[in-house]
Amino acid sequence: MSYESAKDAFAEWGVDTEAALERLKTIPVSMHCWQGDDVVGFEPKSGASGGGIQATGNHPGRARTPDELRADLEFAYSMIPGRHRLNLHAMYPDTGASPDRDEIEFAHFAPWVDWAKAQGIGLDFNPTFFAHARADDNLTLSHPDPGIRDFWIEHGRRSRDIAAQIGAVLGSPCVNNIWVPDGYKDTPVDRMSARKRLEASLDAMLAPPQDKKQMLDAVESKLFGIGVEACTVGSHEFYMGYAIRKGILLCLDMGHFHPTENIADKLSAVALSLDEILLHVSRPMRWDSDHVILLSDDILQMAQELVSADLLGRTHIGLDFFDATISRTAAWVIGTRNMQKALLRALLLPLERLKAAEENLDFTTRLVVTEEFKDMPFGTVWNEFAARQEVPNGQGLIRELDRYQTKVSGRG
Ligand code: RNT
Ligand code: ZN
Repeated sequence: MSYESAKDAFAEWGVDTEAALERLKTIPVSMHCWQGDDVVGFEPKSGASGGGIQATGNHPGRARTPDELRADLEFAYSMIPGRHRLNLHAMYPDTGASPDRDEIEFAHFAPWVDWAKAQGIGLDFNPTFFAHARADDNLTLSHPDPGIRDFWIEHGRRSRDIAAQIGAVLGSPCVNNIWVPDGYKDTPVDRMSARKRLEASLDAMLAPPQDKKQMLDAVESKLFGIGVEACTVGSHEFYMGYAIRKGILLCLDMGHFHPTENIADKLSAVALSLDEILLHVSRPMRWDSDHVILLSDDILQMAQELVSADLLGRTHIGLDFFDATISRTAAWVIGTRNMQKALLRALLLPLERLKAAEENLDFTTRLVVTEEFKDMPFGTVWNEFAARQEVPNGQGLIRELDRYQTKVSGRG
């Protein structure tokens, strides 16, 4: 089918494909650096990720240096339509020095910022509260030892300073997302003290004022992790209340809830109390397994909510998955394009008509239109988007992904 016919088919339903393509072009997705190297990082002693998160697999081609990771990212971006962002973790310094986590400075990340500037992309940042000797108990900001808490508070403060400098240099606010692994394998008897310690540490970390034009604070909750099955100190309720009280961003990770819960339903609820939201788009399978995202129902529903509830302007879309059993660059490309495809489908829905039906309690029309729309030529509009943005599709995409994977598979 030609794009012109698809355009006409959507126009019959009152949907403007040109407007959808224009909008899609403006929606950045923050691609996570850690898919490229299995969450290992570039610290001198970096090894297993720890903190209950784990990349499994041994596919050849893992990026071992900042240069390799940047080359892989450049390739991935060249396969993804539009202009996007990079989400960097503090465990990825690019420096000859070996700063500990409480010593990191902007200079240690300056090569990343220079590169981002040259690429014309924005950067986001994350303090790293795992894969470190002082996080071995799976307790950091809520640790009973004040010395350990202070170490991590300092790390978090420095991350915020670095994020602010990144945002200032790049002229785009850098989202600094705080996720800590803190929790207990078995049922604790004093949850309250742990949560009060986490709250006090966060308060101390967030005390230095920062300019929201430069950096935005976000906090990410979790339900459980490996080794912290019984209790996570920073639970959803904890962070939702905290983010609202502090006027900061709440990060919703799709793998951090009970398996039948869907982020799509939460967006409009939390958006009433929050200015901005951060998403970690992921795919949990039985647990927080961080599989590459598919064009699946939950992603489609989430994208539909972002469009329908008009939340795109105040939602930062970040990805969070890591699969080491497949080509890492392909994982980035497929996952990011799926996020965009979901957004495109949402932008191509006859939402006014659907909303009117719902308002009139005409649930029959809502169901009929929704189901009839599943046969609409979304793929043709996507192909047009890819062609206009000069990225390959289908067989051409597979060829490029294969070619690059072959190039990197000799890495040791
Ligand atoms: C862990 C959180 C967190 C991490 C990254 C690496 O469960 O989802 O976002 O995946 O910070
Ligand atoms: Zn996450």
